[in-house]
Amino acid sequence: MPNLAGSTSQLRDFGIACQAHQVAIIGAGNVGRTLAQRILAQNLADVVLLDIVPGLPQGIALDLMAAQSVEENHSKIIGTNTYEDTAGSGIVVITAGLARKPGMSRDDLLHLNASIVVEAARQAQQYSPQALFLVITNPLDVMTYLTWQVTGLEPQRVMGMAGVLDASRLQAFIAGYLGVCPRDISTLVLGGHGDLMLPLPRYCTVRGVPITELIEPAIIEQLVERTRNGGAEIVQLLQTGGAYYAPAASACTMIASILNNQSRLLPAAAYLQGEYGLRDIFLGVPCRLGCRGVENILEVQLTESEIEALHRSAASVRQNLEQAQQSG
Ligand code: TXD
Repeated sequence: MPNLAGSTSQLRDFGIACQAHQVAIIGAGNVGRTLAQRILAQNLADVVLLDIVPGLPQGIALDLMAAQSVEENHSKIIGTNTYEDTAGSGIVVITAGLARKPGMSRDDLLHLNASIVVEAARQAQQYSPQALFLVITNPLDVMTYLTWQVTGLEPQRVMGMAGVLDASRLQAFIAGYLGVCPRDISTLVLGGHGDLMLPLPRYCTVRGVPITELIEPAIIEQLVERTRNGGAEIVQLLQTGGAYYAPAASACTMIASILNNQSRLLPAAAYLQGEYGLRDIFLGVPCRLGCRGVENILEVQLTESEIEALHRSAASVRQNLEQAQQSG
């Protein structure tokens, strides 16, 4: 049986207080600034926005601060180029790095982004030793591993954002096809945030009704394929960068679950220690997210071919990780 219920009470017994309501966002690019905007608009937390480019985070912070006044919100933001200013954050989000250009895969970003992410994690942790880390930079699963490695934190305090985004794309495509509200659709995508991600139609439902009872297999395959290529489709259209509205919304949903201890079951890149037959790897799996970070990993039943596909995805993540570690 899936293991979700087991450790709930155990974890609650710890009675650990939720993290400080300050989020540091490292990288004030499209994803970072859009995430800042969402956090502020919901008054979820104060935000410290950091970027390497002088003036950039400060300018965005001033603009967002005025928006807060217009909307009569109270959460505050500052922009900075100095890690010292991120001190005392409860969550550090790493979104610094380069985004994909047309024709580039997420993995092409590997070496360029590895050194940026490792340095960002190291510096941020120095000033916020209590923080949880949420990684967004691509290639996601590898960057999350490197962040965990360099910070030396307990695995549940480090996670990567990708599954919420991938699942939301599938959700949108199914909703569009069926002509129903996306809210009524629930989807599950496992695996690495790459071409080998594993959308699981068997576990996708419309208000509890499996989509396999509502949509032809060939159409489901098209929707799944479009999900796998969802990021690339946007990169191709934009030509100058990648998606950022849905990525920011996805990260914000995870942050809300952590800061408000909502215990939502959301897919995240989490450290596996035997779950799904995998060890010592960060990979997308359903997680319960609360104030301690990844509080529990749900292991759903998979068929033999689904397990094989998941392990293929894991093998590709591992290969990239080894490359990154050799070069670093
Ligand atoms: O699902 C997911 N995980 C993703 C991942 C969804 C969307 C985007 N995804 C990845 O996030 C994307 O492939 C990139 O690797 C990151 C950031 O994407 P974004 O679209 O925000 O990229 P931008 O707009 O180029 O912004 C990157 C910012 C930019 O302002 C740089 O100046 C800054 O990062 N940057 C740095 N900040 C601090 N420190 C250092 N060293 C640094 N280097 C660059």
